[in-house]
Amino acid sequence: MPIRISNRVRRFALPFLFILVLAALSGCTPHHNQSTFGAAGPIAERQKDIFVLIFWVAMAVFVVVEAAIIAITLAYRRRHVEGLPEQMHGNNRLEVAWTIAPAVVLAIIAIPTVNLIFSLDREATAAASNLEVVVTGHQWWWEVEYTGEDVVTANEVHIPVGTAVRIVLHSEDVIHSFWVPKLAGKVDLIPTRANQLVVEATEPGVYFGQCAEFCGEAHALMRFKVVAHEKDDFAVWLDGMRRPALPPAPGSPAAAGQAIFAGNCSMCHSSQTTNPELARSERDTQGVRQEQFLKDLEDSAIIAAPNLTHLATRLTLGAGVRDLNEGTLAAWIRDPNDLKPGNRMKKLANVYRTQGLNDDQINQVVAYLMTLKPGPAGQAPAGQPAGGAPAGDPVARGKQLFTSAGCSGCHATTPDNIVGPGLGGVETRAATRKPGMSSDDYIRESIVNPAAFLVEGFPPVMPANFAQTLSADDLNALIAYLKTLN
Ligand code: HEC
Ligand code: HEC
Ligand SMILES: [Cu+2]
Repeated sequence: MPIRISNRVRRFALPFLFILVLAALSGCTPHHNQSTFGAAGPIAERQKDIFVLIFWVAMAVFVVVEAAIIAITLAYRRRHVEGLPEQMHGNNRLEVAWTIAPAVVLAIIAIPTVNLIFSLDREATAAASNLEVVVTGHQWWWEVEYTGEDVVTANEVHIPVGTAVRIVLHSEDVIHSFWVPKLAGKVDLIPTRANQLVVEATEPGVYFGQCAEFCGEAHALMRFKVVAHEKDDFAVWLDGMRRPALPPAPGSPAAAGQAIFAGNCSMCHSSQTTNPELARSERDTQGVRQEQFLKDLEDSAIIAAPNLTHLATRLTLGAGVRDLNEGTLAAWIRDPNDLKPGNRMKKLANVYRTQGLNDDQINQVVAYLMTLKPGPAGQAPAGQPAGGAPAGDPVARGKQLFTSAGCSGCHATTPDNIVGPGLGGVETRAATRKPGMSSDDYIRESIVNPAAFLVEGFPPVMPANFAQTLSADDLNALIAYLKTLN
C-alpha cells in the first residue's frame, strides 16, 4: 500500500521547508556585520577560499552519492513479486574504489587547509615587526596593549590598513576566543599560554568582533571592534593615546567627577596611562587587581577592569554592548547590569553595595569621563586643586578634601583597611615605616608618589596624579587632618 501523506502535512510541510531553507541561506549574506563571506582583507579572503573549496568538494560528493542512490533505487527497484534477488558477497574493485576515493577527497581538502594553518602562523610571527597587539581576555571584556608603544586600551583594536598585524592572545581567567569574522578566523585565548593570529584589513572601517567561546554569564555580550585606519591616521591615533587629556576646569562638574572617580572607580580603572611609565606598569597593576579579586571572589572590592584612558574617543561601551555617549555612560554608571547583566563591575564595586551615586554625581562622573580624550600636542597636565575646599582651618579643610578629592573611597579614617590601609594612626606608623623621615614627609610622599613606598599587602592602585590635582595648601591641609586620626 502506498504511504498517504495527509493533506495537512502537505499544506504546511512545503512552505515550512521553504522558510527553513530561506532562513539558512540568509546566513550566507556577505553584508552582515559578522559574516565570514564578506571577507575584508587578504587573510580572511584566503580562509574563505578554503571554505569555498571544501564547499564545492562536499557538493561534488553530495551530487555523486545522491545520483548513485537515485540511479540504483530506480535501476534495481522491485519489479517482480516472487523470490529473492540474486545474492552476492564482496566486490574487490568497488571496495578499493570507495576506500581510495574518500582518501583522495580528504587529501584535496587537507593539503591546502593544513598548509594555510601553518603559513598563517608563520606570517603571524613575521607580522610582529609591523605591529604587535597583545589582547588579554577577561570575563567579559578585552584588554588591548600595543607592544613597545606604551599604549593600553580596551574593547577596541586599532590597526593600520594594508598591514599584517600580529595579535598575541592571553587570558586572565577562562578560555575565550577572538573572532573578527571579516578579518580572520577565530583563535582561542587560553590561560597560561600565548596564542597568536594575524589580521589585515584592506579598507579603513569598523569591523565587528565577538568572543566565540562560551565563557560565562555575559559571554554573548563580550564584543569588540577592530578599527582600521589609513596608515597616517593610525599614527595620529597612537600619538593621541600618548597625549594627556586636558584637566577639567577648576570648579567644573568634571572636576567634581574626577574626585568621585578617584574615590570610587580608580581602584579598578586606570584612566591616565598616557604617561609611558603608567602604561608600562598597567599590566602589573591589572595583575595585582586580579590577584586581589581571586583572594576573595565574592567580596573583593577590586578586579582588573577596562583601561579608561581616552574613553571619550571610543565607539562603544561595556565591551560593545552600546554606542558610547553621555546617555549610555550615565545609564552604565547608574546600573551596569541594566546594559550588561552579570558584569563584574556591578557585583564588586563598593558604590553599588552602599547607597550608589546620585544623579548629580553620575552626571559629574560622566562629565569627567567625557574629558578623557587627547589634549593638544605638547601640553603638560596643569596643576589645580581637585576639591575647591575653603581656606581657613587646615584640619577642617583637610577633612573636607579627604572626601572631595576621593581619598575616602579607598581609605577609612580608622585603622580598618578597605582598598587602601586604614589611615587611623598613620602618624605613629610613619615613624616605624621610614625611620629618620618626618611623618609629614612620609605622608606627603605617600600621597604625591604612591609608588615610592608601597605598603605591603596592598595593590598599587592609589592614583598617581594627586601631585597635579592637589595644591601645596591642599596637601598641607590633608596632612594636618590625617595626623589627627587615630
Ligand atoms: C570593582 C571594580 C570596579 C569598580 C570599582 C568600577 N568598575 Fe567600571 N568596570 C569594571 C569592570 C570589570 C568592567 C567591565 C565590565 C564588562 O564589560 O563586563 C567595567 C566597565 C566600565 C566601563 C565600560 C568600559 C568600556 O571599555 O566599555 C566604564 C565606563 C566604567 N566601568 C566606569 C566606572 C566608573 C565611572 C566607576 C566608578 C563610579 C567604576 N567603573 C567603578 C570594574 C569596576
Ligand atoms: C583608588 C584607591 C585610593 C585612593 C583614591 C587613595 N588611596 Fe591612598 N592608598 C591606596 C592604597 C592601595 C595604598 C597602599 C599602597 C600604597 O602605598 O600605594 C595607599 C596608601 C596611602 C598612604 C600610606 C599609608 C600608610 O599606611 O603608609 C597614605 C598616607 C594615603 N594613601 C593617603 C591618601 C590620600 C590623602 C588620598 C586622597 C588624596 C588617597 N590616599 C587616595 C589607595 C588609594
Ligand atoms: Cu569570552
